[in-house]
Amino acid sequence: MKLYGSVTSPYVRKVRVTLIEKKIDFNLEQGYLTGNPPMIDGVNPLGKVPALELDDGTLIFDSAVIVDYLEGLNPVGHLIPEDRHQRMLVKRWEALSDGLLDAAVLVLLETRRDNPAERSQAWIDKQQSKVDRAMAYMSQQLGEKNWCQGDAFTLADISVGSALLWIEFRFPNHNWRKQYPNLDRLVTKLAQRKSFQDTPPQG
Ligand SMILES: N[C@@H](CCC(=O)N[C@@H](CS)C(=O)NCC(=O)O)C(=O)O
Repeated sequence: MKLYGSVTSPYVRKVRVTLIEKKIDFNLEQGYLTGNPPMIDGVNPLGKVPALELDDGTLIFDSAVIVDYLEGLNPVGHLIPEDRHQRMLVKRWEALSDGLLDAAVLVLLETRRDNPAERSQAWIDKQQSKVDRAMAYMSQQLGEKNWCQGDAFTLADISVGSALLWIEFRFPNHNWRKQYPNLDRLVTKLAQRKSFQDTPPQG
């Protein structure tokens, strides 16, 4: 299978970590976000990565749909519980992490506007408050537990790790590790896994 992606995207990282944890072979197709229009537009109508192309040509997007599909492919490294309630809670962690990223990406884009006069501080503050509330919620939900959900490593941990390590990559002055020592403890542990070590954000 082909994964259209980039080595900077945290949503792509979530999928790459999942593929590695589940020992599924894939080819990472990079460079599709460049060009005018970007080449990814010809692959994914939404013009976003990640997009996964199966060997029969089926295209899957977005990252939450991709990882759900991958989980069903084999029983290796079980990442999403079968129990409906537990499954919902893991997927909620994923939605929280992806939502935190969506808001953080908007902050980044707004602060990088070519013309600073077009920049809206009110918009940045609104998005930043979502990031801050999401992180506080993560920390409160994690508490003193070893893993985000249940007593094992799941997609919830992959999602949180991919999101917070991207925040560290793009916002090096953010002090979430000091502010939330329990998130620091979790992410430090996750960063030691081969799947995370093999997928550092670059660029
Ligand atoms: N909800 C999507 C978000 C994917 C996304 O926003 N990807 C970014 C890269 S980090 C992208 O492709 N941006 C290009 C664009 O929006 O034009 C997912 O989880 O797959």
